[in-house]
Amino acid sequence: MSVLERIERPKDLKSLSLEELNTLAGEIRELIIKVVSQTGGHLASNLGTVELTLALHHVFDAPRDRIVWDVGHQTYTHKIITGRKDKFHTLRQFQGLSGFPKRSESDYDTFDTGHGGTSISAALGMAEARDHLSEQHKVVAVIGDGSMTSGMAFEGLNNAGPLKKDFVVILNDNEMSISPNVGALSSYLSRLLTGKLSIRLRRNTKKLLKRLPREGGRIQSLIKRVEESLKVFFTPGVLFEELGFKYIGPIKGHDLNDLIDVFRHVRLLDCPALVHVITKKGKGYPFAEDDPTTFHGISPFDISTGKCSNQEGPPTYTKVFGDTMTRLAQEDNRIVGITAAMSDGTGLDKFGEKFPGRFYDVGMAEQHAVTFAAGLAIEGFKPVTAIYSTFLQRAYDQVLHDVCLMNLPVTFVLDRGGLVGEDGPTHHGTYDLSFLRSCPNMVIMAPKDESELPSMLKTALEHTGPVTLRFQRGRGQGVEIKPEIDILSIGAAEVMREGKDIAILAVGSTVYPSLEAARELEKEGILATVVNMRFVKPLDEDLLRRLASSVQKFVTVEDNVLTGGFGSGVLEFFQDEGITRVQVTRAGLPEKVEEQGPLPVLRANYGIDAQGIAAAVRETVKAVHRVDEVHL
Ligand SMILES: Cc1ncc(C[n+]2csc(CCOP(=O)(O)OP(=O)(O)O)c2C)c(N)n1
Repeated sequence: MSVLERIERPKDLKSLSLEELNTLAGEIRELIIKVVSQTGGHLASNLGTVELTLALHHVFDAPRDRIVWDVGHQTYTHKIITGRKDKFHTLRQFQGLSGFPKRSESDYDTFDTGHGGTSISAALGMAEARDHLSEQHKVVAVIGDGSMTSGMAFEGLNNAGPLKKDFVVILNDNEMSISPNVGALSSYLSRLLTGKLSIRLRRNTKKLLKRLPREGGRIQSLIKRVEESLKVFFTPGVLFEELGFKYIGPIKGHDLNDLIDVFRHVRLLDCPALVHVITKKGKGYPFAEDDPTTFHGISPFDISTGKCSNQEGPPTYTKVFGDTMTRLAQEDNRIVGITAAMSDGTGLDKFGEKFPGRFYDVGMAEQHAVTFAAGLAIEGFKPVTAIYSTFLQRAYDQVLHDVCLMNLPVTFVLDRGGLVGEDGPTHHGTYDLSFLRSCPNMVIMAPKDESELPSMLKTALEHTGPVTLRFQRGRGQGVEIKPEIDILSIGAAEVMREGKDIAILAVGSTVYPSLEAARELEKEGILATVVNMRFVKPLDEDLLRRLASSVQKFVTVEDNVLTGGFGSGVLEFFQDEGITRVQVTRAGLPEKVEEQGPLPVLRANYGIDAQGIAAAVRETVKAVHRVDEVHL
């Protein structure tokens, strides 16, 4: 019987010997590699936290003690040893285990996550609540060095010190975000790791100070001041100490003996403590150790070669954006690119290689990225801020207050707009059309395919105010991308097909399925107009007026929540214009998309694929017949 077979809950770890724990770590690694090779997932981060997780659960007493994971993409070991081993093969599948902590899934999951930088704030809140309730348990936040670059993490640390709460922050430092980590904090952590330079400097300076005469008030106080500032520079972790944390580390993150020993001591403390743990991303799987960026979030792959299965097909929207960005930047040196720790994911990596002086990876700091772009725009640059739709939520006020109110020409490129698939509810980019529609001056566009994307990017860069360019995850439609890039007329839609019975108004990823639906409906005698709206804001009002004079029935389709989205915009327009005789059905998503899974499955589930759109059209056509009967 393997050690893993004997483990159901963390209490089963407590009686294991060190040797058995090490064997267990190996077995868990094997299981993670096997399952992720079939389901896809966050392989490298999880391989890096096997021992850390085992040691935490060995020493702390979850779920009584609260373990709060930052981002939560590193919780596979945690899931396996907290009662979910048997379901682990359903990871990220439709109706399977989530790839992130989920309170509805387990009592051991203390906080739903997916976005980074939340753990310290959430854990501090839990520690405060514990004290109010006179309870005794421990609270532990686990945060990576990449996530530590987010503004929220600093805000949490800043608040925690003076509160003097009994709580622990584990800093899981692998010197990587998705790509190598960036910024001053990252350099500081690296200096703590090497430590050698500071030890030598301190020794030499102390020698020098000893040689100076000690008498005389002024020289004495000068020496004291110098000694104090040296302490500030050279005490390990002084940055955290100055913020009110007891700093412990750096410690080796794959040595279970060390980890357990340190955590046992830390458990006895009753003040804010930060334990600096050094881990290796991808640990134990050579392909992931060598290329942790590719194996950060990976689709299914072959274990023996490390190669992904499905690499054929049209270019991804991400690639088309990256290529166009590089091309347009060649012609205009005011174009700059900004990413918040996602240079590969957003496709800005190639641009960064070609124009290193005009490329900024600001760390996991979306709020800063947006206001930084505003500053550049004010001085005449044309910033392109490429952020996944879901992560732009973090920077709503910066978009509204720092860009839109001043009508600054910042282009927001939102990859992963709409449903994203296996990453699930925390990652679906299904709110952007709603939250951006209300921002003053904002133009919002969405390409129907990869050939329209370059024109939209060029149009955005020519525009003198803020623009959002939002596109779906994955590969294009396989259409030809024209060599020349046209500029579009802002707010002008494209009528793709004309029919007298009903008009389907579609946006972005829903345009092609709407065309397919129209072809099916034609066989049944229902003739539909299909419009590629291109712009969610401003809407093509002339076209809507014209259509409303010839058809009575409309179906709007969007890969976005219905609340306040594109369809709402159409309804508002008809209402405000006094065009009340039209009937509008809105196809789109509920406010909370609970599900994860393959995109086609999710789109079918929520009725925004061709079949779902056709069904919405049939219903709408039928409903009008009933209304007509009532009138008769
Ligand atoms: C607010 C936010 N921005 C961007 C991301 C995308 N993202 C997921 S993991 C990650 C890097 C995390 O690095 P780190 O915390 O060091 O964890 P590691 O994977 O290295 O263990 C990023 C940028 C996110 N999850 N949340």
